[in-house]
Amino acid sequence: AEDGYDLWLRYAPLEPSRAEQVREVTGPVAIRGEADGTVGAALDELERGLGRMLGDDRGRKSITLTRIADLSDGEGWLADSLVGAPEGSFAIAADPHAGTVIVAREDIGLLYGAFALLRHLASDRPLPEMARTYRPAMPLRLLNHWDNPDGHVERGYAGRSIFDWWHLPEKLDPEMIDYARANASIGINGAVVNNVNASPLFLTKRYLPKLKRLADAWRPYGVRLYISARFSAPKDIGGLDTADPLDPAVRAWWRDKADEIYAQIPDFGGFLVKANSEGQPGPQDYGRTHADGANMLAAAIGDRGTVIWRAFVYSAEDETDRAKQAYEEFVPLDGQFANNVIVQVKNGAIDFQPREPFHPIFGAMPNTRLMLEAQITREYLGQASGIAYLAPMWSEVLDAQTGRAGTVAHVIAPVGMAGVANTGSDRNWTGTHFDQANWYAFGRLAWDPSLSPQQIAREWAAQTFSRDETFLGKVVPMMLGSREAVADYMTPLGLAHQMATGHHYGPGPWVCDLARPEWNPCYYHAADSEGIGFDRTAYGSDALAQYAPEIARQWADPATMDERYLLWFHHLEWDHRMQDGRTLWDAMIARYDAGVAEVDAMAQTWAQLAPYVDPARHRAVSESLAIQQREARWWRDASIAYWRSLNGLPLPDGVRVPE
Ligand code: GCW
Repeated sequence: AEDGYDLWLRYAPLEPSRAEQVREVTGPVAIRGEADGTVGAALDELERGLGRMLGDDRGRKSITLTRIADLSDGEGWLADSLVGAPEGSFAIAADPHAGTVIVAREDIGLLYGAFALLRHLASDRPLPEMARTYRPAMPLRLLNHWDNPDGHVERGYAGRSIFDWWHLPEKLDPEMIDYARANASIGINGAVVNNVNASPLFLTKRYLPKLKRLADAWRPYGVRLYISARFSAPKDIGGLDTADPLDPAVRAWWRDKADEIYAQIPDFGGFLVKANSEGQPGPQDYGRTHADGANMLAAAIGDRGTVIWRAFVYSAEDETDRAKQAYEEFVPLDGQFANNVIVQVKNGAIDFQPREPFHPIFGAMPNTRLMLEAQITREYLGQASGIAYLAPMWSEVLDAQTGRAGTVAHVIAPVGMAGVANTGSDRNWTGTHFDQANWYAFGRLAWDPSLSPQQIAREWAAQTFSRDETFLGKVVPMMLGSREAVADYMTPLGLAHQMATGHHYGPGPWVCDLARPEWNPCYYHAADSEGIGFDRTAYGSDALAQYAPEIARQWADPATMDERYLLWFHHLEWDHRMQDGRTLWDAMIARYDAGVAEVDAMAQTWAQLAPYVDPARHRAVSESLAIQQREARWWRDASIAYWRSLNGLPLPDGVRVPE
């Protein structure tokens, strides 16, 4: 039975007419020059993919893989479009005689080219569109695993960790190669293998051979290994009595540690650091700044790799609005970070909510290398139940105008994008089949943020399930609406952080007694008998002022703004008139209901798609949607009941009291 293990790399047999067309431009695979390592992986993948899609008859022409250096005189035109192109770029050319040619400067470009060709065939795209140049929009396209050494995955909903630290280095699971293939197929070129709430074990001599084994296995696939570094490691495992970044012994310890790692893993990516956030150690423990801490590690690594320093901080006791803290701590440090430091910023200023306005740091630190952190695992979006396709959410952020430096995508283009992984030891890697689409979409958007969520959904669904047009015509719109449905039934109209305490699963708007104010949902909704919403205007926390004036202006007036952000920025009375004339209360209830209705519609649509999907996966998705139908009602009914306990308002005409 289909179990989803192959992800989008199933390479289902092509329909006979399509196969005939394809055979006009393909054929046996030929390699110019050396075919070891990365190019060997490209060859293997083409053999596997073409074999499954076309059978033994690979076509009448050929598929040639060639490095620019191996082009012969007269073939130079094939490389013209790659002059100055970023690392990993490649071109696919149609040659009337030879067939299909994949050209790249680096070997990894040839592997990416092989995957692009297979994707094109497997997703039924018109063949002539295949011949063009492909360039990554940003250099770093990383997964961040929040995996602990004991196998538990923080915010992981797909089983235990995929990394078997216990049995490494001797035992390398074949899954580790399939993981690297999956990443390479969408251009992901690095993985941070351990949780940002980091165990110092990963910096010990005992773990180094384990890390080396993985790095060696992934090297052919262009996946560089990074680790999260615990800032207090010199104390925890180094025998020092301080981790002060300005202390010479501490600096020497990190330098030696970096040397030790690079001696084993010459292409080690670097360190990811969560410091002075949620109880993690950091430079502020010694009265130093984030820049002091990051630059100390950057000096240890030198030009061999990168320090990625997270901007997700909140700890100040007297903060009036948690959304403001990262900007306040980091923007004054602009220009102080070393060249090999990147500051990694979550998409929004709170924490991976179903909808947040883009983080105001984007565009506000012109002299700092900024990277976007997205969360692929659905911590706050239903975890591993139902469907929430996240590309529309990420595109919303990538396309957002910062008012200072173009779009967010433009700001991060010189640097990159990180996604908190949703992988686990479940057979299908991601807990639900549709969560594979989020891993896929993350990689595709990091490669090219201008791809539409619609195109990504289409190519993913075609490769993963079926190329049938009727199927795609139904499943793609269903995916596109799924995240909005979640935002509607959980946190409509700009509400945020209403999830239950700790695990963040299910509603908890009534929670108000946790030790720190900003842990409580009541802090974020600020609802009482009169109204609801977090006032971030000048009358409230003034977080709005962290945005460029032109952007702040667009959210300043409830009468004209995009109402999807309404209660994020404004505290309003329950009978506030919405732009369509309804009261806020009526509009909120309508949104909750729309979310539930959308999930019901998804379940109905999916039920009709049984003829196009193998029974095992079809049933698994149906059952998952049944859970989401129940959860959507739970969210709506519990939320409305709670708001009514505050405002005493009746339900609008025609709305039934929830059973
Ligand atoms: O989203 C929150 C999570 C924590 C996480 C933290 C972070 C890794 O609830 O589990 O810790 O963010 O991003 O550091």
